[in-house]
Amino acid sequence: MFRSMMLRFVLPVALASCVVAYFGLPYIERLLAEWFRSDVELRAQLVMHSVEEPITDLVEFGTDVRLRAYLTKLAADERLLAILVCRPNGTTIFRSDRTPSTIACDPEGISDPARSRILQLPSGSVQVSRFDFDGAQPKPFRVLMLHDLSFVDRRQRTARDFVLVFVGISILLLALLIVLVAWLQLRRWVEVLLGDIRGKRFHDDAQSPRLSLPILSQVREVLAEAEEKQRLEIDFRENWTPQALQQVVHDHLDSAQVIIVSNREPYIHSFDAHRRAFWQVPASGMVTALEPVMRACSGVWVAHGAGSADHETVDRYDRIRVPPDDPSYTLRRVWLSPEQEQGYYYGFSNEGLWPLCHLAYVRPAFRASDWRAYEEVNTKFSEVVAVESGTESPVILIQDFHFALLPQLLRQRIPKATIALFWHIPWPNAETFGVCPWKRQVLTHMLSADILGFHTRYHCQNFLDTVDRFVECQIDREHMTVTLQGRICRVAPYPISIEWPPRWLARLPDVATCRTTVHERYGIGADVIIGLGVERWDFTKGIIERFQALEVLLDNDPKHRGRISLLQIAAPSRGQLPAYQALQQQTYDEVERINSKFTQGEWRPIVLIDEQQEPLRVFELYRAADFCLVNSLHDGMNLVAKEFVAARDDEDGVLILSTFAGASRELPEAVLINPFDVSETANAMEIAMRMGREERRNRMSLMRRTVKENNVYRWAGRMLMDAARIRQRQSLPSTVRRFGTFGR
Ligand code: GDG
Repeated sequence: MFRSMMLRFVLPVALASCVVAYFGLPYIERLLAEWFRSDVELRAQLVMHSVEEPITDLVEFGTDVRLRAYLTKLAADERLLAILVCRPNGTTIFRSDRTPSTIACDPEGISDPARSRILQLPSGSVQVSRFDFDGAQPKPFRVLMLHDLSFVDRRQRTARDFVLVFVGISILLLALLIVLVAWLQLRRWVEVLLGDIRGKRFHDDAQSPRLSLPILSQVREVLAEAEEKQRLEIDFRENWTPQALQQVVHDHLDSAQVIIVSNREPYIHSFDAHRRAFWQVPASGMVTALEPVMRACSGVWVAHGAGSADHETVDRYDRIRVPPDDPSYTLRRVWLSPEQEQGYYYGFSNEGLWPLCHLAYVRPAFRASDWRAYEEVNTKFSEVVAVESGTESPVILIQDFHFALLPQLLRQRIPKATIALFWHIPWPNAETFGVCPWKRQVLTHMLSADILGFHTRYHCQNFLDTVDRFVECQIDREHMTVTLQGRICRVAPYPISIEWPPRWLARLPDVATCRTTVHERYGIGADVIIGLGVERWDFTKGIIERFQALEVLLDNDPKHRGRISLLQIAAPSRGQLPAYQALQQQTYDEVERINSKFTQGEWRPIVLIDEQQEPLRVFELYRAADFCLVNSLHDGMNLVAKEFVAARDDEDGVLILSTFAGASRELPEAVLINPFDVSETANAMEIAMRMGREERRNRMSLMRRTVKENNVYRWAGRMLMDAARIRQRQSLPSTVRRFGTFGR
């Protein structure tokens, strides 16, 4: 920078100086010559005055010898080149020895009216001064005095050289000084600006009062505007589409490779009874959200190959292009041994972390062997991701609690990767998390990510409190960052969502037709109100509490008997675990008990479908239902609530929603309930049945707008934009990066 500034400053200054010297020097030379000549002229007059009398006497009365002796002595002066004494007619009275041959007492030259003139002789320039003595004299004569002016040229040359050297050195010193001051000043500005950019202090009234120069204020203003524009673009963009997401990856991430890592794969291949392979989309909120994102971004999805036909459908690199009906990205399957799956998935993830993070009062189980399997599988996934990573700085989006160790393991293998870990389930308070025997390992490994995402700000705060309690690090609660061993991790809420519009809708008929089909398929009378439940068969979803609420409703008000049926889709999940087996058994028992208590004729209060359904069917059910019951005891977000809203383009249907589901923060227009209070849930069902068409439409249209605007492309877009900003900051030169204050 210094060298380029030297060139930029010194060259123009030197050029300007040359121009000044070119025009200024001749003027100075002329001035000096004029001074010297008038000095010589004065000198000549002075000499003449002092010798006027003796010369007159000698010319008039003296002899030639005396005149010659006197004038020869006078002409011996170094500056006085020659003296000539002439008669007006041109006769020479005296001519000193050094008189140049071209100078003579000719009457023409003598009659020159000028008193003094400069002559250019081969030996150099001379000044000729003429003094006439022709007043009252009987014998008039003239004296020509020749002064050597060659010294004027010499002095002019010396003076010019001196001026040139002096000006040259001054310019150089001045330029050096200017450059030094400017360089120091610029360096300071850059440092302050970088600090401002990292700390996002774009306003002069913010915490950066150190320099208040106008230029800095202007730059800060521009940055603030850009930041605000970007924020508005993201926060108020109503039309987040797959194309907008692709644009983000292209423009802001320079088309970086996007890798998703999750336990559950987006497409599972299984064998049917005739050993023919078929594929299914698993019942998983994570897959529901991430699959459209991956279709928009392409890239690679790394996941556990859990299907019975998964092995047979991949190529020799364990890869398969998906979606099977319209391939747009690569699924890389990872194989786990039954022991690994048992310890890592069923054990530490689902018997340890899942109940630990959900306040559903199921006690977490922690076993050392499970933890070892968890470490082993996380390491295995890190190896596979490193192989799949085609560049040295991919964007890696890790999904969920199955991979808490992956950020650090990946950081070791791909140091320049941008790593985000999204936690799809709630994060408990510090005290609750403290029961995990490997809490410190889990937390420090997670903090190697650049971004840690949760559904809600409340979960972020819980996480920061937990880190504060168990890890030695710096926490900036204002900017939501944690600095551990010099690495900054941003902790932020990214409320997850679904694609808009859901692609299945295009393949479904209108609501009335869906209602008829569903009523007929499940043997539900045409006049019976359908309350719908759709979930993975999980103890956090409040399925038993839902049945009990229905029982309370039917007990309290017998007129509802025969009028309402609860249609429950329970997609089997984690069926190997005792807690889930117990839940399934309890579900069957409760359905049996309640149905036998109230069944009248064809009517059954509960219709249980204990098999996973095709997504198209799930959306058909949403369209057919009168109300949808989401009474999770605890849920990170809950996408069923959002899917129900998205499916209702007729702006009808009522959503009953648990306040312990993250979705309740975004959908306050739902009928909100405390799922632990079965009477309240029963009351909400009654409200849903009685609610007028106008109110249903108003509530539904507000919720639809929210889900449309906050769709999954926006969720991914915000996270990827944050990843892009982190990459930009990391690409700043390290020499100046240390002055930054972001994430102090
Ligand atoms: C976790 C968090 C968070 C259900 N049954 C079937 C089926 N499903 C689909 C639904 C929905 C998804 O599964 C369930 O999503 P959720 O959000 O309710 O729940 P989790 O699977 O527990 O997901 C949760 C989510 O991650 C996202 O971050 O919201 O809080 O627990 O899409 O439609 N799909 C099919 N057949 C079924 O029978 N095809």
